[in-house]
Amino acid sequence: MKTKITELLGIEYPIIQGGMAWVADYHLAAAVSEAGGLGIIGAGGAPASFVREQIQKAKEMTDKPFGVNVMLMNPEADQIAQVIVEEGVKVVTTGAGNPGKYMAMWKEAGIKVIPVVASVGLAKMMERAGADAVIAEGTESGGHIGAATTMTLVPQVVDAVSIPVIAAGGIADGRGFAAAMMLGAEAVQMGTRFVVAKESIVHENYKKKVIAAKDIDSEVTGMTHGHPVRQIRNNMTREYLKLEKEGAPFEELEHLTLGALRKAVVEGDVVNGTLMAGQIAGLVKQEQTCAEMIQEIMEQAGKLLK
Ligand code: TUI
Repeated sequence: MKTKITELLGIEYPIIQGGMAWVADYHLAAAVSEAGGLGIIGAGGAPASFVREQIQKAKEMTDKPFGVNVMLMNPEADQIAQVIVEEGVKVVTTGAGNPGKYMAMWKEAGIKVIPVVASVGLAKMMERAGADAVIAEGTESGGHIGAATTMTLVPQVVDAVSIPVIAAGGIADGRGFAAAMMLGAEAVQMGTRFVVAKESIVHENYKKKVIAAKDIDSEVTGMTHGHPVRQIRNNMTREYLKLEKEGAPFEELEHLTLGALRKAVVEGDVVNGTLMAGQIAGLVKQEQTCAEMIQEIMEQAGKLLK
């Protein structure tokens, strides 16, 4: 399928993998790129040296284009931005902030820059700053989220900018893909479905929780501190939300979450770990290879769009 995004990025299918912290390592990124989508290494909160190693390993696994996501709250974001240039990465996505200060440097290096936005305002600002496309991410998504839904955000961003728009949040099958196209998107970004990919290094306990999750099994923590994070309900979210309701200071809550994502992804602690996942988890029913997922989605979407 040809769209402005497949043309821009030189990929076969307009499916981009979310740059999920801890989850989106080089195994997943290379598998998605090999399957014809755009794989992304999620830098998350990792140090720049780790991100460099991840990029080098991805290059050994695939000759196809892949990207790196810079989580802008990472204290080493400046160094990671530099590593991306030095390693010749083709595509950058950003999250959880405004990447304005890196734009000139990345554009000069010929990198395609695709910020994730959660509002029309930031989308317009990113277009003015030279972004090649934007990912409009709805509040259905897992992890750090904005307020607008995908259904409302995507068409409003499409109307507000001239660059291609990628839809994210609540998309996990061919129906979601086709719906996103109807809203004017040129591609989709998916996270939750790829969490349970066979090539994903996520602990089996975490994958089982995503597969077992139903439509209303996620909670949003951190709303009162301006860092809303969607994750699957467990002991951690109950504890967090109770403390938040009692007006606990940010430091105390931060202590609770510190390292909790790693605990869930690496150690499989599904009780006290952070199980970031989107509302579409209820639709994700089985572990498959990235190639199987992408083929299935494109086939289903193809029929619907005809
Ligand atoms: O970034 C994401 N999703 C994430 S990042 C992440 S790591 C993390 N872990 C614990 C706590 C916080 C983060 C997990 N999931 N998605 C992209 C995204 N960006 N969603 C919303 C935004 C966003 C929000 C506000 C982008 C910009 C913004 O404001 C920009 C500004 O400064 O004006």
